[in-house]
Amino acid sequence: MLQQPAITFSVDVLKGKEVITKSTYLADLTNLFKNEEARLDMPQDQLIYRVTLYKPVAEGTPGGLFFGTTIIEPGQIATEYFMTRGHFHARGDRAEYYWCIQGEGALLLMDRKRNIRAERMYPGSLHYIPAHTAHRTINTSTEPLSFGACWPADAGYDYEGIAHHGFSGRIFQVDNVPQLVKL
Ligand code: PAN
Ligand code: ZN
Repeated sequence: MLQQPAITFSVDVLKGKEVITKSTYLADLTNLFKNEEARLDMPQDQLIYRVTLYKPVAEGTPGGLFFGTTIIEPGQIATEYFMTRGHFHARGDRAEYYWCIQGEGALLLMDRKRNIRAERMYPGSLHYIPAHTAHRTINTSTEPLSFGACWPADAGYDYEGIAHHGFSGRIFQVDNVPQLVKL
């Protein structure tokens, strides 16, 4: 007799009794977007993104792996698309995989020297996020963007660097198409 898996994934969310869900609203994203006034003019209870997470081992377990999905709502603050906070890993040498499930987007990748590039995300695209590379995802379409992620259980998150210095580029809608504008 085969056992039922503890966790399954559908198009966008993980399901199972150990799944953790984290939602991020516009109110949580002070000073993240270039136009802070435009952010304040919008409903603060607007959902921007949610993450469903499966952590089969304790945070920090060497050799363990976490799995998650992220769904970013469509929308813009002025001409900047809804996006995630973005982070380096607290253990900077830890890498990660992302793969796009649904929608269209961009993955912004910045190394420690602040060199920046963006990869196009579309259903089936696979993205290797190298060590020491900050990562942020952006929904560039009018549908929700969902993607999967798998990362080491001891990677952790370093949001501070990004909160203070930001990324060295942003994705704006220019002439109806997403464009990476380097700062
Ligand atoms: C992802 C991200 C998720 C949300 O699971 O945590 O997409 O983005 P922020 O954490 O930047 O808000 C991941 O990269 N984990 O390491
Ligand atoms: Zn990460």
